[in-house]
Amino acid sequence: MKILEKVVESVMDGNVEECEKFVKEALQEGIDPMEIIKKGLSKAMNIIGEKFQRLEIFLPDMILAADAVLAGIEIVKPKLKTKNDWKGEEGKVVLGTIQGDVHDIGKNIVKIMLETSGFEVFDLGRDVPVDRFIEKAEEVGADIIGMSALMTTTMVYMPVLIKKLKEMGIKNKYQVMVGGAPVLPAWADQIGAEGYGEDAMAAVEVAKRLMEERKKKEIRHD
Ligand code: B1M
Repeated sequence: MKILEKVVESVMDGNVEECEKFVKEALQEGIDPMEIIKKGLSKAMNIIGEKFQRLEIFLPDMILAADAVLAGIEIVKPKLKTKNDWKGEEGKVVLGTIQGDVHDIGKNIVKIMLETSGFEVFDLGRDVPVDRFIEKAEEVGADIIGMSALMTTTMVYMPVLIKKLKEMGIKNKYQVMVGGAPVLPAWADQIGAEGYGEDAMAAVEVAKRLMEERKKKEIRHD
């Protein structure tokens, strides 16, 4: 069996030790860390999600699988950190999983990728109230506010944040980027978010584009 298939299987078994072991082996084989995330860890999570939907597995299975993925990501993480020295040069991003939503695996990958690409990320964690995003963005002079949502029941808070920014008269200070499995480009357009990232790699490209747009518009905090 190929090593990435073993990674997938270990996640589906919710086996933290095996997952760590196979992720290490995959790295030793020289497989790109992002491939390990995409074709190993994330792939397994998607299969788990489908099984959960079909009632073939239950919540405890999903929790165990998530633990295995998180352990795998911890091993891959240091290998992705390449541009730590100039952290923050690209821009400041306030990032979190929106209120009511505890799914943070994808958000954590987005965080790692943004940091690796030179962004300074202020990670608010998960189940983050809309007001908290705004408070933090104001506090640190963020360029981008990034919201992740994994549920159709929580993505509805994304437009609430944008509306609040407008009501406060500060929307033009920030670019808003959204993402997460149920979020689509049409939704981003509809709610007035400037950016949508399909996956973590796309999120970096979008964040860079948003920074370019800011420079053109000369948006400054001072
Ligand atoms: Co839950 N869960 N879960 N879950 N869970 C889903 C989301 C679900 C689709 C499963 C299903 O039914 N098929 C479903 C939601 C249905 C809906 O939309 N309404 C669901 C449900 C129902 C629930 C509970 C309600 C279950 C229950 O209690 N009965 C509960 C919710 C609790 C709550 O939030 N209040 C729950 C709980 C959990 C666990 C705790 C067990 C665990 C989360 C652990 C954790 O995150 N720490 C979990 C998991 C693991 C999943 C699935 C299986 C996998 C999610 C994941 O990690 N994917 C998920 C099914 C699925 O999505 N296929 C499911 C891998 C990850 C790498 O991908 O998060 O999409 P993703 O991130 C990607 C991109 O989307 C993008 O980049 C990432 C990396 O490439 N991206 C961004 C993400 N955020 C971005 C932000 C950006 C840009 C890009 O810019 C800011």
